[in-house]
Amino acid sequence: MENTVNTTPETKKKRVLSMIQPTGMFTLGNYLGALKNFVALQNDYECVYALADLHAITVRQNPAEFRKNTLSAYAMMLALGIDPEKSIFFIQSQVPEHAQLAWVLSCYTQFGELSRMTQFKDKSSKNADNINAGLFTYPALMAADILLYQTDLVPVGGDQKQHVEICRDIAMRFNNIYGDVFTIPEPYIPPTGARIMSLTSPENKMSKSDKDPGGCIYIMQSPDDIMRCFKRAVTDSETGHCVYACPEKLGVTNLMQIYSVCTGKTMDEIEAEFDGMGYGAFKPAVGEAVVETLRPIREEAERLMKDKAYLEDILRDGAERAAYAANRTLRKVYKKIGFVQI
Ligand code: ATP
Ligand code: LTN
Repeated sequence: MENTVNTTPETKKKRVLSMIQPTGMFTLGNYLGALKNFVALQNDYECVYALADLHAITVRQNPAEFRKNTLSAYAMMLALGIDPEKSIFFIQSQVPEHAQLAWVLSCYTQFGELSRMTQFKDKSSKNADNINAGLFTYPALMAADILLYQTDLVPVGGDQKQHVEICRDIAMRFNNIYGDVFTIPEPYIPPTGARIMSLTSPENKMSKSDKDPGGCIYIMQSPDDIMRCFKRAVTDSETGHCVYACPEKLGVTNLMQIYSVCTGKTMDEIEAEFDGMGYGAFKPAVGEAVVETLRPIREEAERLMKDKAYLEDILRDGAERAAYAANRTLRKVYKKIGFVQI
């Protein structure tokens, strides 16, 4: 397969890179808020996507579960439309250049700036018994992910913006010393990225690590389970009236937003559709829309997971194409620094 990254003369498209950690099963929130956008970007940009398994071990993982989650996350991303012909799609640990450049960049990153990262403060307070060095130097690895591919744009949720900022600082610092080695990336926060809330506590984000099984919908969940969760979704004590963006109706607003993203209908259309019908009719309708949105993805992911030979081919090809591009940047960095070249 042709290598599209680092072949600048005829490719004018900007480069987009993003990664997601394969911890746990992907949720409806991950899909509507991030992964759906990854797919759309493939039409206009040269995209590099990966599963950030090296980042994931900053928190302890069960080996068997971790391996299974990583492979099913890979299959799921293929199933939902990441196209390995259009984009470079791989698993981070299979491309050693990430760890190699991360070490170099950690020597150009200051203790003080790492100490200011809000994610480090959050995660170390949540994992007080395992505040490891990887959790602290996490941003240097993320900077390596981005800079290896001469990335222009990094689609991330708001929580990761600070990591893209520090990556820019590291890249500028390096370029100031050695000349133009790295492209300076920009964070790309999608303008209308849907933020999906928990179905049982709509004031909290729907999240893979949510302990409440009813609050979270997973891409691979069965239609019956999905319907059950939506039928039990928290609304409010009124007899039922769909009104968008009402502060007392967080649950209803969330359901309307989910219905809107799944069906393409506007909030006005949804209000009109369910006018006078009550939540008893609305909640299962949202459930049906979600089931139909996720059905083809789940079926395709299940099919891919059974086709081990195909998955391995795509994995190997993705890692080779990524390594080819990454190695060009790493060689340049090693040369600039003064490492002996053979
Ligand atoms: P964890 O529970 O481990 O923090 P998470 O499910 O919150 O995981 P992340 O791995 O932090 O998800 O995020 C992956 C991507 O999915 C990010 O781009 C993030 O913005 C997006 N995302 C996660 N949850 C939601 C959500 N509920 N709504 C919209 N986007 C989301
Ligand atoms: N830290 C990110 C995942 C991530 C990433 C990246 C995102 C790792 N490397 C490079 C964008 C670019 C997260 O936890 N969501």
